[in-house]
Amino acid sequence: MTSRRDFFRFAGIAGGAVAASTVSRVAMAGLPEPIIQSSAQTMAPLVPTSGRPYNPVVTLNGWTLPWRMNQGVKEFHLVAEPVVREMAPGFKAHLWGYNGQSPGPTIEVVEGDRVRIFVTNKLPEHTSIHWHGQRLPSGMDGVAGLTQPAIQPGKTFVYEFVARRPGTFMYHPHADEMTQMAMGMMGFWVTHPKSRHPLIDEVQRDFCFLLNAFDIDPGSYTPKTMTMLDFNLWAWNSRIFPGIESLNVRLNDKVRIRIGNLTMTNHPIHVHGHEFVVTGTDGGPTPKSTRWPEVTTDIAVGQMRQIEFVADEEGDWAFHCHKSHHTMNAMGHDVPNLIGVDHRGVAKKISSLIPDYMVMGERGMADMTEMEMPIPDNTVPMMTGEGPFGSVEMGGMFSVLKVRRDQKPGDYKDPGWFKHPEGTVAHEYQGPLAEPARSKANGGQSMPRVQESSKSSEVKVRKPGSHHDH
Ligand SMILES: [Cu+2]
Repeated sequence: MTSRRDFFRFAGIAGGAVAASTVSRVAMAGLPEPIIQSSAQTMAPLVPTSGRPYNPVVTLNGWTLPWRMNQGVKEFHLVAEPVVREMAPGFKAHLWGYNGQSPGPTIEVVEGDRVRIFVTNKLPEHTSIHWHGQRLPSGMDGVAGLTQPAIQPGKTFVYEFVARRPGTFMYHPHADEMTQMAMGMMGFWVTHPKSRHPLIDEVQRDFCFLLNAFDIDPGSYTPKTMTMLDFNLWAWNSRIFPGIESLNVRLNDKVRIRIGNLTMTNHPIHVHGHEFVVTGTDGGPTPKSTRWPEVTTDIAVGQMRQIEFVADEEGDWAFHCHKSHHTMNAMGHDVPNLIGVDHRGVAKKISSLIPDYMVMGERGMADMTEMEMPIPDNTVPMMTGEGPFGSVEMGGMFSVLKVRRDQKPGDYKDPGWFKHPEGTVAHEYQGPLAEPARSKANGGQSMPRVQESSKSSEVKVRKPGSHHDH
């Protein structure tokens, strides 16, 4: 977080933070000095000033790793290390990552580039990096034990290959994977096409982020790494709502969003107000004949989906995973459904024994956002986020696509809340309520019932006390 490197334009979107550290002449002679990021904010795109030009991506709550050119080779330096990641304001997690953050920085190169990546291991155990989706020599594929010895603590390995095909890729360890990915070790890789590509359109906005998940008990800092399915924090780039920044675009911009899934379950990603097409997978750009309009696309484990649309509707549009438990933050899951249960009297008796006792859920869970319920330190509420009309009652994998007429080209700053045109907001009806005309038809069945039950009964639905799959 010091001065700017002379060959990169690199400025933070929020607060003007500069991420690149100065590279000394001594370091330039040897390994590229590792560049460490201390901010969890979305950094401005890293516009290339060496090598072939391209339109850079913006990593949601992340950044792109600067490189140096060394005799025609792009050199990067990744440092695998323990990091403290602010997952949302007021909540920090002790994770493992790269160069100061989890996920690691995005690596951006151009098709045909020769790339050399130094990987230094500052973890307490060995690691490796697998370059998910890349065409490369087998010995550069990063599978510890299979294609290389593991990188022991304190050691630096070098990977070198040509970025052979354009596309969107990921990187992650292939050594003690369960632990290291549950701790947050992963990153994005974008290879831009070297010239106009028939299946890769030019876009005005290009976002990317990874889906990841953690199991961190409320009040604690370190993920439980043995968890297989019942994670309690569903994150985008190791951030949870309301800590995920909005995606800010100009009206009529063509928008591309690249999303990789390194969690243990699928995520149906949904955008409001627009239809998109899937223009790419980890395997590359999709043929045009395979593209159809969608508003939700399911991203399975280990997959990347690249979606594109024209942002031609102004407004604040929710953008989220459609699994409703994935738009919640850490909570106790073993809570029975108490909707409709009248607690009056009972609560009073219990609170005479337990002063802090509080009844939850008798009118749904939305009350949770209003209650001034004490929560442990270093925890965010289960559902929260203040919008212009009140609590958004969300958590986890949720953000907002902000489409604005007056957003400047290339400006990714948050424009604030949408100013709705007069008369275009749902509101309380205050006119007269006429007596409704009701149908006198006798049910909807095609034939009358032969036997009538003697008295009507009502099924009381009660959810099971716990669940284990998401
Ligand atoms: Cu999800």
